[in-house]
Amino acid sequence: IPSVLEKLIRNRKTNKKAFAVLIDPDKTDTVHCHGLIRRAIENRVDFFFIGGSLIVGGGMNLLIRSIKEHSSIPVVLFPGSNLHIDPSADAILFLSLISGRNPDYLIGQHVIAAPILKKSQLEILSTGYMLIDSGKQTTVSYISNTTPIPYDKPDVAACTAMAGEMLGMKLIYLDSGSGAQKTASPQMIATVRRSVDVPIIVGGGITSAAQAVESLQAGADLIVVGNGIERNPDLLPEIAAQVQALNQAAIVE
Ligand code: 1GP
Repeated sequence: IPSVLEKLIRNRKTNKKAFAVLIDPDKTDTVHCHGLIRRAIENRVDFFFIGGSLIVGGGMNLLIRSIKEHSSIPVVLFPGSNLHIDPSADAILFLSLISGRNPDYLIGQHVIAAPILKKSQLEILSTGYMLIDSGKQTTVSYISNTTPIPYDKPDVAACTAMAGEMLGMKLIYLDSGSGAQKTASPQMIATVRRSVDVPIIVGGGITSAAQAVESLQAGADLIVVGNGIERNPDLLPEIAAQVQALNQAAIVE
């Protein structure tokens, strides 16, 4: 089985797209989760992302074990802080919040986490994490005490992504925040795409298959959907079908 990063890099070379379902342990019960896992397997979802800015309920380990028991879809931690490390996952987004200027989220949390991660078997995914303004303040912007990149400043996003890549980050994540009113604009995604070679993850506020396609066609390699699927479970197969259609078209080309 290729690592998460290997898969994303290989996809990028062959212009294939990927789809991750984000599960917030606080919003998920095990019963709901079994249906979701089954649907994800049936629809060949690429990854589960597990995370949230606040995880207060303590259900993260149970959720991960439940997923691992029923599926071989890689589980990627999407941590809000170094409290959200669980060695039973497959990989962790080691996020440096490069859109912000809060040293704690640029390097501080990482110093605390490093020795714990070193002992684990988790694949460490060095990720330049960029918050994009979506009209209202998001939990992550409030918690991290950082200002997101303005929605209509694709050049700022591109330069930030370039700096992240030059610092050695292997992935760039454009996140408008969970439940955002709007996702990063296609123009911003395209500008970032032209500026870096590393795979680009886009998430936050994707609530329709059309929006998912728009982000992927603009240059996202991996889209992440959480709230949209929580509210409308049919969105999962709808998006998966669109991703498979795009990948089929890429093979024909
Ligand atoms: C948020 O990118 C994720 O960090 C996904 O957001 O829950 O709005 O899909 P949604």
